[in-house]
Amino acid sequence: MSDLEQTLSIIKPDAVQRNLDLQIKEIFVNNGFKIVREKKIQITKSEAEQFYKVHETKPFYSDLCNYLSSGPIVVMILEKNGAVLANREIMGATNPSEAKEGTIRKKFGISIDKNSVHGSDSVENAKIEINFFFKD
Ligand code: IDP
Ligand code: MG
Repeated sequence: MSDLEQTLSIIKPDAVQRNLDLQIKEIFVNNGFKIVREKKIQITKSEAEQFYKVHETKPFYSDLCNYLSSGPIVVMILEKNGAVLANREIMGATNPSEAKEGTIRKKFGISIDKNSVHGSDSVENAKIEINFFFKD
């Protein structure tokens, strides 16, 4: 059995704007995640740049940071056994058109940039990302 882990999940502006946050949270809860902390916030472009620093050399970096700071988001700490991978699975592929049936991105994603959710990609990055939004 995998270890109890925490991961950072973000419901992105496209999903919050369409009032999908409750439905998305329900999917997490129904899949055995505990929502340990959550808050609805709007971040600045410079905070988004810090958060997405690993992507700073990518051609889409500026658009990505403009987008994440364009409206309210819901940030959550999700907890369950193997939470990091389990969250990546329930989110689905980055591009909603390639995401599997039943995943959040398949259900709600609009495009590769407006793909409704973010999830940490490793236990190490989950710790960094959780600390970024929940410092105490
Ligand atoms: P992930 O969110 O599935 O982990 P990453 O490769 O870490 O995907 O990319 C971070 C975010 O950047 C994606 O969720 C998506 O919104 C955006 N993104 C990734 N690749 C592209 C692209 O080729 N064009 C535009 N946006 C992209
Ligand atoms: Mg990523």
